[in-house]
Amino acid sequence: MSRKILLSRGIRGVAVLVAGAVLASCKIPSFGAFHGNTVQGNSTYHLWQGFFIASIFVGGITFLLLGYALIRFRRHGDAIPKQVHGNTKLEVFYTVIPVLIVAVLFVFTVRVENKVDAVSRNPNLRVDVTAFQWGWKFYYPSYRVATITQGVDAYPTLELPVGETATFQLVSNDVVHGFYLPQFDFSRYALPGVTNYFDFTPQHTASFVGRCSQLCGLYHAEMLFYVHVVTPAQFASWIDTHQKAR
Ligand SMILES: [Cu+2]
Repeated sequence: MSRKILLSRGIRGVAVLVAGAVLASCKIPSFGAFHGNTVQGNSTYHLWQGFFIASIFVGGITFLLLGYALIRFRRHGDAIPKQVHGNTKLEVFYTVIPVLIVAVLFVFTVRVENKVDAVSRNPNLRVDVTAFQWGWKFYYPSYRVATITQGVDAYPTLELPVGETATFQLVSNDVVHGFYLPQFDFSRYALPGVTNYFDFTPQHTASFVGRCSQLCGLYHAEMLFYVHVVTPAQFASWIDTHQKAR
């Protein structure tokens, strides 16, 4: 059997194994990432899955070729092997293929970035987030409701209605902070003097913990906040309670 046939069979074998593993589990594994929990975070999550699968293919083929070269070209005797200087076809091939892979990954990345960075013109809700040493203020301008808690035993709550798009305006009052929500696959700088905008469209009702991702001083570790994604009715009654408490 020729080397070429052996090699192409090996590559096909790896592809079949990977495809089989993916299909057997009926859905693509998470590869250690959070599912996103928002429409925006979900696109980031799918991009991560795509990157991971691409790397499995590239890694698989690389190790296969490496193994083949190690076994096929090991020392057979004392005779000096045929001396070869370059192979233009092969060199063009292994330059063009990686460039194509990077180009494809780049296109997918730009598409997802545009989705994640898109800000709705008509959001269902607006939330102004202010980071400060050492806490968070969540202000709902249309309802004139704010949640702020500073201290080590209580953290502020960001309440969001499920399925509705909320547009956020993020700033910092003092130093550089980071608005980080691991389970939304999302992180954004909170900078003094710069306003960042982003959207969340939560997909499921659940509770999450967010944190500051920039070392911002003595009580940086205490800059936690809760995120409660609730039904629109629960959200309305939460707003109501806070308006009455004012
Ligand atoms: Cu901070």
